[in-house]
Amino acid sequence: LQLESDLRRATERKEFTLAYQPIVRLEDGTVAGFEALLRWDHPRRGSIPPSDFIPVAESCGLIVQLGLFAMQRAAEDLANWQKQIGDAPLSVSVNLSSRQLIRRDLVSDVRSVIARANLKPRCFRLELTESLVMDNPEQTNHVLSKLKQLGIGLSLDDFGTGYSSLAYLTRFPFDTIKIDKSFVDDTTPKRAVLLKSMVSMAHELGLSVVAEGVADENDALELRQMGCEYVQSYMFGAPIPGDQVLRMLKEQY
Ligand code: G
Ligand code: G
Ligand code: MN
Ligand code: NA
Repeated sequence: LQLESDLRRATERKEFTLAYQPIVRLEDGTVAGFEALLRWDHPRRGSIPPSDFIPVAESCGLIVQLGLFAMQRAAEDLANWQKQIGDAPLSVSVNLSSRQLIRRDLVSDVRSVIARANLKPRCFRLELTESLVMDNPEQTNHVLSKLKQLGIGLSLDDFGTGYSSLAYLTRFPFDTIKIDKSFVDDTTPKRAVLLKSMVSMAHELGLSVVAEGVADENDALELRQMGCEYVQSYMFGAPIPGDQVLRMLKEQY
């Protein structure tokens, strides 16, 4: 497979797009924002999922370019949607890779992405996985503090999968945790205990909570009773192309 050269060509041919998955308020079902997810629309092979190309892009370094594209496009798209529905309180989240985090220009890149889109910093979020953070805690914390100073939001993704404590992670300037789908899917009796503890500890530490992969009404009700603010799952909205987002938002605003 010549995936790496394919990736480079695809970048030049602008075959990458973003899909947007809604992040929904459990309280009333309204959309609070979107997670931007890269898609590769291959002319012959069709839509190639990120799991097939992100690892390659990371190992060959192309993720830096792709990641910058994702931030720029997501910021522009959100600014346009907000313009058309009157400055609604919406945010857009973009995933960050370790390759981007170790680059000196990340903070200035993010600053100019927000400025060029004329977006309020608090409407722009970055998601970092727990394992990425734990890879190099000091360096990560240094960069995250600078990003936080820009006024953007920071979400801790895949929370609970990385063998670290939430107390430890509050040394980092995250404002939100995203509880990994595996906890929501758990069928053992420990499930409710774990979810409840994660939500209440997050709240006591001043963090908001997104539950991922909520698949039925009972789960949603249970999480809502625990005080979990947000959900992101197929049941509440699959990732959709950017040109369908406005239609969705216009039903709400
Ligand atoms: O959409 P899908 O469920 O296939 O996404 C799989 C994974 O790909 C996500 O969990 C996410 O972490 C990763 N991913 C999607 N878009 C991006 C991106 O722009 N940058 C990085 N680094 N990862 C992404
Ligand atoms: O970055 P992160 O890994 O959190 O990205 C979210 C991933 O989870 C995306 O790849 C998205 O397509 C996927 N996802 C979102 N909602 C659901 C869901 O309800 N079920 C499953 N199996 N996957 C989901
Ligand atoms: Mn994510
Ligand atoms: Na996740």
